[in-house]
Amino acid sequence: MNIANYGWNEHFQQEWNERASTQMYPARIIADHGQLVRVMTDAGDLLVNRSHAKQHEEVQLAVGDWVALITDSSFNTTQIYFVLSRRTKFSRAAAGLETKEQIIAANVDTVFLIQSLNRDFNMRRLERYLIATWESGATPVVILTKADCCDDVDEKISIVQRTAPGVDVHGISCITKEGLDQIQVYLRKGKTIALLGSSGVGKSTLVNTLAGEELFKTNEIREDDSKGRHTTTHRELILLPNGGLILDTPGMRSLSLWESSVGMETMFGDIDELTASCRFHDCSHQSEPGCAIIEALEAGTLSVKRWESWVKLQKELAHIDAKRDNKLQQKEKQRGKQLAKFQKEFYKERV
Ligand SMILES: Nc1nc2c(ncn2[C@@H]2O[C@H](COP(=O)(O)OP(=O)(O)OP(=O)(O)O)[C@@H](O)[C@H]2O)c(=O)[nH]1
Ligand SMILES: [Mg+2]
Ligand SMILES: [Zn+2]
Repeated sequence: MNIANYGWNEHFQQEWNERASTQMYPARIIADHGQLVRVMTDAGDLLVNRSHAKQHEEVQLAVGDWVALITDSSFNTTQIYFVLSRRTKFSRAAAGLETKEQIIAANVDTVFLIQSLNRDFNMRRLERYLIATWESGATPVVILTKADCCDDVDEKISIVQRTAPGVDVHGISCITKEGLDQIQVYLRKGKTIALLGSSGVGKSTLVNTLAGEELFKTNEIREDDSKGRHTTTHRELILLPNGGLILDTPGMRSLSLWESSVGMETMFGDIDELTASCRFHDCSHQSEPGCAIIEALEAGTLSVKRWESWVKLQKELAHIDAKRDNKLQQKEKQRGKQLAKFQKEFYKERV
């Protein structure tokens, strides 16, 4: 069955049996082209219009989603009927003024967090990606690219291991092919890997190398500002020749966290424990006596950098929460107004 190669399994089949009607058939969203999405069905791929999502209009469709389709042969149109529950979901807060979730990918098993060893190496950024990945439910793996441009690969790997204890870390080069055999173990039939990272770190080059052909365009990084050019412009899921699905994504400029409780707990659970053992429950961890954080910083059991990250992330998360609360309040206010108007009209009619 074709869709089994694309990750369809018992789990989805079970939900399907409960929800789908006989004229529906399952498909996975494999590419996002804005208004249109490309889906893979048992009979091959086709383009479907997003706005034809029938029942769950409030559901945001994402690459990796499994959906139920119905084709109306007399009009030659296909509609998305519902989205199957996601096993994992990688989100960020959408760029812009509005507080909105943007789903980057769904039903991903492993996330390759990609940084390049020559110019994109940044542990604070990696922390953020790790939090979002743990939150998504997928397993993170750190891939450091362009090992051929770096003299201290092992040292960089151990820096990452300190930032991400327990997470697999690999240094690779698509030019010398070093480290690529270590990556093969993640490529298994029906398993989905998403590649995330800044522009120009070599995501598409890695997909092309693993696929053994030039599926995606890649590009030189601009030398002047080393920011890259965002060569990849849409998300696309590729079935690799020897099994395994790989999702190439456009480079992200920034990753604003959306939900993060699980991710923060996984990454910074030890700091939460420390703050809980300060003498005062409202300790500001700055000068209070009996502050477990100050003690740990002085003893060197907590690194200053990690503590600074935690403080910064807490501020950012509080800001997002406040924005969300505000949005919720506005919505409720609006609902209240509508209700009042409705009541007024209702009584007017009766008088
Ligand atoms: N030296 C070296 N260069 C590499 C390696 N992998 C990729 N590159 C180069 O890095 C540049 C950017 O690669 P891309 O694969 O386009 O980067 P990307 O992450 O897909 O970038 P976006 O699509 O913009 O997000 C290209 O010039 C590649 O040839 C590597 O292992 N070693
Ligand atoms: Mg690319
Ligand atoms: Zn304290």
